[in-house]
Amino acid sequence: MKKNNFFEIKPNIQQALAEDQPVIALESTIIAHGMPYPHNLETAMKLENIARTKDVLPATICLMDGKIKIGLDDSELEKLATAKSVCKVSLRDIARVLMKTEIGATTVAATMFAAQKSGIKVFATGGIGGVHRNFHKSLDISTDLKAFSQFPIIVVSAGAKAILDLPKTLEIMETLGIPVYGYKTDVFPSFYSTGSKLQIQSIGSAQEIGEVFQKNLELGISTGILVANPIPKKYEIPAAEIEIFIDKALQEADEHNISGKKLTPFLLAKIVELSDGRALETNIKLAENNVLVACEIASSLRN
Ligand code: PSU
Ligand code: MN
Repeated sequence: MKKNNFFEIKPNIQQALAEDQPVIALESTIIAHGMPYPHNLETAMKLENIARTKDVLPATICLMDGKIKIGLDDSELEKLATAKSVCKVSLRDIARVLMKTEIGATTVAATMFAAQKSGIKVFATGGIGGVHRNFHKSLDISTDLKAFSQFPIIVVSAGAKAILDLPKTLEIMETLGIPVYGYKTDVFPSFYSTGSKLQIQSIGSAQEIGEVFQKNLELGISTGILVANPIPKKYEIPAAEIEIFIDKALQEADEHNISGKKLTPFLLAKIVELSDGRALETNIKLAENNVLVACEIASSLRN
């Protein structure tokens, strides 16, 4: 485990990492910018508790007090979930937000960076960022993809967010040499829905994912691995239904000239509003399901 002055790793997490006990990372953008209060705080706590019931230590990661915090106590989680102004921190924002001692919520990219620096190998999120739609007009591609090409972390996600251009997202992941595995499926899930028209490589067990990861490290291939884990069918919003809300949300973003880092939070909130909260329920369920799979992988990595 590497450590320096920028990191504050909670003692129980430090100990677990030193003893090779399973730990999973959790991101904080989903808390600060992905869900409204109090659902964000409830979800953050629920995700941590799910991990604990599986004998895995959760390490929610954020920037606070000029430190990259690995593991938050209840009061820090509450601060993150209720603070008026929280900066959305991707890779390029880390240094500045630390210097300003602002509260920063880490995206998938920044969480992968922090996890790797602190020795955590598995990370559960909702949906990763990717290539936004209307690529020919905006050239908006999430730093998450760059982070995958750089940091050897296993990320469990319900595919990429449905608000994105999923075929282009998968294409660029192929270009960057990032392994994408469907967890017990050969169909790329589309966040709110189990399916899409996109085929991916299926992988049958948590153990096998761990073995591929280990093999990559032995080979000196240090990309992250995306484990695409579909939401359980009973909780999904079928693509035809959610697509109507996504289109409407994209149209409103365009009308209000919303772009860059503000776009994802705007779209997610709009879709929750348009679906009368159903999209929020779905987002919570898929995140819970991702934590369960991440715990299985983290536990299997010990052997
Ligand atoms: N998935 C969710 N809610 C979120 C996000 C993902 O269910 O809020 C966040 C993640 O933190 C992801 C980020 O890394 O959106 C992508 O933002 P951008 O496109 O600006 O890189
Ligand atoms: Mn984006």
